[in-house]
Amino acid sequence: MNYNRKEYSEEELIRLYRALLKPRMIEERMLVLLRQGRVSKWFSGIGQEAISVGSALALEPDEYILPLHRNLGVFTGREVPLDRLFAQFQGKTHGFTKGRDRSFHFGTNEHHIVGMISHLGPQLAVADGIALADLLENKEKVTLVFSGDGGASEGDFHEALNVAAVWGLPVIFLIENNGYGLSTPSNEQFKFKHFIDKGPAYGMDALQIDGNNILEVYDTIRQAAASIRKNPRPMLIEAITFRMRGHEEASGTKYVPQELFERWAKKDPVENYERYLLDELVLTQKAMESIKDELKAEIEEGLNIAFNEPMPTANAEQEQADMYRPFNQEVIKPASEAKTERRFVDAISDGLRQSMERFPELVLMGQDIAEYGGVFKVTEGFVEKFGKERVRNTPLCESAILGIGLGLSVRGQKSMVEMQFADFVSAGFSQIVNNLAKSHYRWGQNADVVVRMPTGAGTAAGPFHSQSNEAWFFHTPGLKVVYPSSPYDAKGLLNAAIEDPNPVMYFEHKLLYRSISQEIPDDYYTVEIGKARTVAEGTDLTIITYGMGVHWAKQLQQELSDASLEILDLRTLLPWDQEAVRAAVEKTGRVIILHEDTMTGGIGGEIAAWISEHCFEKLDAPVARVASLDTAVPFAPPLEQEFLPRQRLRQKAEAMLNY
Ligand SMILES: Cc1ncc(C[n+]2csc(CCOP(=O)(O)OP(=O)(O)O)c2C)c(N)n1
Repeated sequence: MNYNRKEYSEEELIRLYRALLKPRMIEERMLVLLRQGRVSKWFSGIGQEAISVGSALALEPDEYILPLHRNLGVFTGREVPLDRLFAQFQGKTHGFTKGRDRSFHFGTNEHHIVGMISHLGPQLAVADGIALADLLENKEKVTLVFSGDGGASEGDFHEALNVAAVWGLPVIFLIENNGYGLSTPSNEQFKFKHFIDKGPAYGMDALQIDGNNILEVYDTIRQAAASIRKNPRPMLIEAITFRMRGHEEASGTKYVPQELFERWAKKDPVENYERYLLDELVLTQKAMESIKDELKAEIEEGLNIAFNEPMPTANAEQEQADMYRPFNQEVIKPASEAKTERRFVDAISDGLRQSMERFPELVLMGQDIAEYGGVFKVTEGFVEKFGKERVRNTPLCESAILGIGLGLSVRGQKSMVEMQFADFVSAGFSQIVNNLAKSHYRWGQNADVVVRMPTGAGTAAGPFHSQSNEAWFFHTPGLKVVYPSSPYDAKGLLNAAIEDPNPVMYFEHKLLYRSISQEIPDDYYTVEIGKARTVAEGTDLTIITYGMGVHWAKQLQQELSDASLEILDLRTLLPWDQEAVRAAVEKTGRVIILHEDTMTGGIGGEIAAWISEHCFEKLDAPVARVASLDTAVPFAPPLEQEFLPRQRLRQKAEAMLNY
């Protein structure tokens, strides 16, 4: 192996050696413990340590690194205390996730590390978000994120690199090309020759390095980082290496030709560097032994502490509470009586504009939201007022933008992501349900992101511009879901969602945008998240609904003028207002849950079950649901009208009144 020590001092070379040795010695110890059944799963990075260690030491300690499952050297390189690291591996409270997630699936802002989620690709965009915050704050910093050669096949890889290039984000995308993704060799994973061929295609510089050569890794990344700090831009670095053990320890290596192991064993990053330092007389045998002794003692001490800690005790209340960053919403009243008649769409826009004024750290992202003003014109005029840095047109990449939202949160910023249509959120689903929703529970990092979701049918727009998909998110702990039905609530709930440090899905029905208006306060105000609103008081039949359903229920009241309807607008779906539901049910003893979403698995099912369980004695009739047909949303208006529940509502209401 060719080592070029350049101007590096002996201290520096020994610092690198020590850092390189540490993960190797930990791993060797782990393999013994694994055989003894004292640790569970283990993803070995043996043979690849130079990449983790070289990059961790090359960056400034306050620059973020986003490692993967084989990057123990990043954690040790950042001096994460071993007792906590081992406690983390064992699911102990003293680890970084209170026993809630395993291995390297955690972040620690103290050490400027954001760990992976199992899905691999999503964290590439999180790095973009961290880098964007640095760029917006004019910090001369670089963020480094890892990808394997396998994970690079994911769409998230493309999205993250593309946005980073278009926005000139200071990110190093470090690809560890180790020849295999689980059992899949490179020739079954991709057709191109080298990852560096991809750099120019994205419009970014790309470098290939020997990933087993610690000096080459360290020096290349140091230089790249120095250059990026001065001239922010992304860079792709491909580190060629080899995975010396199985994908994880239980899975074996039968599928890897033996001669590859033999060839790569000669390139072992630790042994070669050790020999080099001895040959160069930088290190004596004695000094080497004493470093090993010190590391051994540190490892044993860490293991002792971790093994002696008991397993965590479960507390259901605490577990549920920790899904969210605690936030005591203070409901804000408008400062004056001034009011203006505004359409639903204008109320949203008004709230968003005032939130932008209130929170200088709020960034808006979405397709065509800048000069064009968004397809529904919610952000019209925003670029002129707030500038292009905060009102950001994005490439077509829902997943990346949502990941960027999480990255911005890591750096203390807020974001609002506009889905052009709620339907398109499926392209960013994993980021929302796996990354944003679970981050606080896993390692205490909130995702301060509001996702605006123009939703709903009735516009003859067919299956992909009409869906109601709130139930996808209603089923995801860690999210909040709000769904206003009036201009007043639209503004107040949007402001509240932006104030809330947790991820909030904000549904806005497209059909309401320009069809309803109301006098609403000119000043900033908020509406309480989690609080339903009684729209009409009645004695005969309760309709529990939200969004467009509120308007259908009001129309029904006009049609059935002899009946007295209690109408409850949930306004927030997660968490929904159980006490208000109970009170509304108790008033009439007959209840219909109405929603535009399809019936099966809809929110009505959950609320109906809860009413049956908690209000059984107060019921005079079975709990009923009225919802859309269990089909996709059809295009032609007669089909769409049949799909929607509006026509079935009256029939069901009459049946319930006569029950
Ligand atoms: C979305 C997703 N699909 C599949 C997996 C299962 N899986 C975990 S790691 C892995 C291989 C990853 O290969 P690579 O990115 O090259 O990293 P390496 O393990 O070689 O370091 C696979 C298929 C996963 N975790 N996430």
